[in-house]
Amino acid sequence: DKQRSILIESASRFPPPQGVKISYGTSGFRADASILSSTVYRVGILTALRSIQTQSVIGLMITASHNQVSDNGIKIADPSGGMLTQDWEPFADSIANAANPEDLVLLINEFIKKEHIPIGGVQSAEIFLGRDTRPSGESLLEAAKQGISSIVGAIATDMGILTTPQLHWMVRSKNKGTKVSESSYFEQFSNSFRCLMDLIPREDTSSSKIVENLIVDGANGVGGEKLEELKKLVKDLVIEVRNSGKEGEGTLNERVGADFVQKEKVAPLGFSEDDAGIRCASLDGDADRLVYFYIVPNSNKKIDLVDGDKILSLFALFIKQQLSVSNKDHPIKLGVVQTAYANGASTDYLKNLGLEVVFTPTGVKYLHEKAAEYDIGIYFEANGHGTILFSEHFISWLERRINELASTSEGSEQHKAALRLLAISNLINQAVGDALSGLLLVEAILLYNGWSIQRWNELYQDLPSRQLKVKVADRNAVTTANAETVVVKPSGLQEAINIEFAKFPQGRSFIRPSGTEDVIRVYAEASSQEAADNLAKSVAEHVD
Ligand code: NG1
Ligand code: ZN
Repeated sequence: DKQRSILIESASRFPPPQGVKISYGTSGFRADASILSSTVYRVGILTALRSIQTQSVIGLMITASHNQVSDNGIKIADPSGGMLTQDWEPFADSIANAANPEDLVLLINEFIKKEHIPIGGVQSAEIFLGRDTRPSGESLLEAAKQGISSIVGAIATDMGILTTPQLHWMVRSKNKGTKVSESSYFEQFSNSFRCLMDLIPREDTSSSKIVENLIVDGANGVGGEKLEELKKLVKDLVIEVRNSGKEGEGTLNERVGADFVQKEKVAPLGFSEDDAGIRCASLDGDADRLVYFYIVPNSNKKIDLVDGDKILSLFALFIKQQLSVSNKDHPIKLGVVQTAYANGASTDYLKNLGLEVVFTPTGVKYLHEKAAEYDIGIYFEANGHGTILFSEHFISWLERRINELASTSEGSEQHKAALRLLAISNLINQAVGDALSGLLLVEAILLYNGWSIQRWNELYQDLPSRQLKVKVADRNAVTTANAETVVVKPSGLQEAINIEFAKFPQGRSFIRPSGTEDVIRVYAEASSQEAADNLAKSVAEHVD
């Protein structure tokens, strides 16, 4: 039939690379950009099918996040704005690796049957496309368009150069029936920020003086550029953007960006001793991660890192306070989601606040899913990817509560606390972790508390930790259980790790195969930096 011949013809223009197996990892496909066009083309087909099946807009983002500039990748946004449903990942894997057009069409037809996708009817499909600033993005975008248009009735709408969270937000908003331009994104977040600022207690306005300028490292990527736009609308903050990716500023993710700062614990390029003590933040290459830091004076640009765990703690503490003021009797389920990479001190801190803390494997798809089980679910990876989810049920309760308080005690602390919670739900990007939206919420809470970054950092003291990666022939030879804290295969390895960390006070270590790189990651934590380094090293030797 017609559909078949279109597919066979277009697929033959995108032959897969020889001798490489491509796999859908922690958050989509990622590889050297030169081998990705067939994968992107095929994912284009997948998004068209997903859009037909869900009768909603789907997002396709071309980015490799914090990876080096020569890499690229694909992330897919489902109708809710979250990541592609895990049920479809095996299909993504299998079509990405189909050897020729005939095999590809066979796999597609089987899947269409299995999922009862009403293809070839009157159904239409729409896919929003976005890409980061990588030079390979333009031609890969073309491959995506070809994949999409090879499914009859599907159209691609190019949203241009965007951060990953902007595209996810657009998908979510479109499917909710609201405006989706880039300017509506900036408006929503800047307006909600102003709204939260207006709810800072009057007598405390002097506290705003404590919070001095903010310097942001844009990783020489798309986030820096977008922050320049956003900051024009946010009058209460003075933000200086460095590494914004302008000509001559440096290379994407090269000794800059949230991943570099978090893993190396030194200041990114473009920062100097002159900046010591100042509040700084760093975004990653597609602006879905955010960490803060400050340079320690006279330390050769060493930093004190204020990571995702601490952002999570700041958010959790603030929300818990506002909840307890706004409401005394209605039970609200507030939950916190972390991974094994969360610093042990953060978990202790959160539990001591009386919060429910749960763990999932690495990867936002798992954390997000778990957080959605609560009225308010806060999740963060230590690397700075996270957000806050508010259930619809909770939001409608909150709106009723606000109306009630407006008539009985307008302007009371209770009323204001409820309004603050509502403002947070609009200020945080609930589709996915968003460095720009997260940054505004951090800034608002620091202003509210009158806190410096140093004061914030003192919420608890991180246990020293070390991360290493070990190159192996086959990373999938390692399998894990219990949110990746226990090695199942190869047998005997977990026992060896247990023996190692038992040697160190407060020792903890785990290993797992990376979902984005061809390595085994090693994490270790102990009571001193030297001990954490040694523990990581000896565990890594067992992996080799
Ligand atoms: P992998 O390569 O699976 O460890 C990394 C991060 C994840 C997540 C993904 C997606 C660490 C240890 N891992 O995954 O948390 O952010 O990239 O970008 O930071
Ligand atoms: Zn990213």
